Amino acid sequence: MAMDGATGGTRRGLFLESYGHFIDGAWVGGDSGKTIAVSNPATGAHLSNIQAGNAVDVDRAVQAAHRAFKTWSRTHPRARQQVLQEMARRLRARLADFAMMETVDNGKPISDATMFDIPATAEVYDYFASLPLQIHGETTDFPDSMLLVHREPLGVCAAIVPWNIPLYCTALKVAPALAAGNTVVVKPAESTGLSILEFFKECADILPPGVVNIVTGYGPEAGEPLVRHPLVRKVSFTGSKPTARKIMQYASQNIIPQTMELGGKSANIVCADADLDAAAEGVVMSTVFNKGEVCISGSRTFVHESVMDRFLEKLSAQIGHVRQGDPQDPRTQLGPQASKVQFDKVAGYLELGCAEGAHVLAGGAKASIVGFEQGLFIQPTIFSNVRNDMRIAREEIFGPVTCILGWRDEDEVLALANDTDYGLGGGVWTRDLTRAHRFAREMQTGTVWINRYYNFVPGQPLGGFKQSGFGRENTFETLLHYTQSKAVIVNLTEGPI
Ligand code: TXE
Repeated sequence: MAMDGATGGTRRGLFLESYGHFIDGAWVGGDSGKTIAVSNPATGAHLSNIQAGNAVDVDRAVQAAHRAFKTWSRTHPRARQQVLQEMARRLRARLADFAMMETVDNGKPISDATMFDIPATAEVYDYFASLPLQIHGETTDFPDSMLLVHREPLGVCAAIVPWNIPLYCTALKVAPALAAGNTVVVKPAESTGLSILEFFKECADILPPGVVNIVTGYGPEAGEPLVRHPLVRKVSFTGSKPTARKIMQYASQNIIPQTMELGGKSANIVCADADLDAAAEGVVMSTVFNKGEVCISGSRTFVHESVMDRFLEKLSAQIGHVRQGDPQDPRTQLGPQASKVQFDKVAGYLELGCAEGAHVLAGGAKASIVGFEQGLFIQPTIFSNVRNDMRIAREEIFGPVTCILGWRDEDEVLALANDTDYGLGGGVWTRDLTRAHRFAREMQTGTVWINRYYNFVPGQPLGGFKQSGFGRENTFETLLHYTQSKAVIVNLTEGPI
């Protein structure tokens, strides 16, 4: 069913009144006719409607991707490279627009979106644009034969995307899939699909029909049939552990490979010899960036007892300077949580922390912002006197909250830092680089930053140890997850062997 107009409705400000699914290069209405209302978490204002997709929509998208795979997988690597480069270029060309879309849709401060989301997303497309010509096989010679190993794409890939960093998380899945010659069906999160829809509208003329398709909707109605579809050859997922477990079950039906990027409970370790000002600034940034809605956020902070009082003083001062408010104001550092569900979840943990006996050093409550009375704001919060067995130290809060724990010796702090189900990120703050590397080696986590937090560079593997998931995104290894090898053995003798 084609929608009115090319993309479905009239434009009101940044967004159209409603969006269709993007299937086979066209904007189409959903099978059910049901839609989901999307709103701005800072104001509660209605932004647009997206389709509540179902298995029929998913099947159409997967069939389109399956047809497109026949030609895209045979497209010259340079042509795939050019498409990815152009995607990066178009993002940068409209950086301010896309940054504002992320801000309005998700509530993240415009400074985060401008300095991280959009440039980092463009970086991902650029990085994978550099790789199609580097995908190659191998040969091995034997006296009577030759082994050729080809590296081939998989087919249709499913990308299930979360709501916290929508364009970036989409790029981490779409860019390697396309670079390797696969086609994709993207299922954005139901609350934050608008920037993704707008970006692929921007790129529709450079993507052959069916190479990227987008089906919006809720997880169980649209995500589950996508992962279960018999023509889907891989799923890449970023989200929660409970949903990951379901997706792994669905994926077991057709025995497809998975990449899982899940939550975290990352530790910042502050040593006695650290530059305490820099460490306090880093800890605050790792707590409030993107409202703490980042899987790799520094949600536990281990401080050496000998500097605890001085560090907490600096930390309280730093967190007191965090500007919270209108996400569209370039000076704002902390916006509202992305949805009512997330807001309630974080607020619940604030109550739980107090009930568990932690001390509220800063924040600890919902924030009321003048002019944004409907906004889903939480104060930046520091819990001190936390024990590692408290639920606030073990479960992912996914808000602007960090837990302070003390330590005395290295073995103790490494044991505590590693005493978690997760293993995504971590930071070490010290002037002693030998100690820093010793810590980095022992920390059971996918990323360790030394004397900084949250910088991402092209090709840096992103992914987790333990229950933070498996597979790595944003790196050459990712291409291997989107390809499979094929052995061809050539007989070099004249007759049969
Ligand atoms: O995640 P879900 P939620 C963590 C964070 C957060 C919590 C819950 O702690 O508070 O998870 O968030 C789709 N089949 N992270 O409930 O459910 C869903 O539509 C297929 C960490 O929003 O995992 C969305 O597109 N798909 C994280 C995506 O899965 C399903 C980022 C993520 O939603 C589905 C987000 C199903 N049955 C949350 N159910 C990170 N690692 O950064 C849902 N989905």
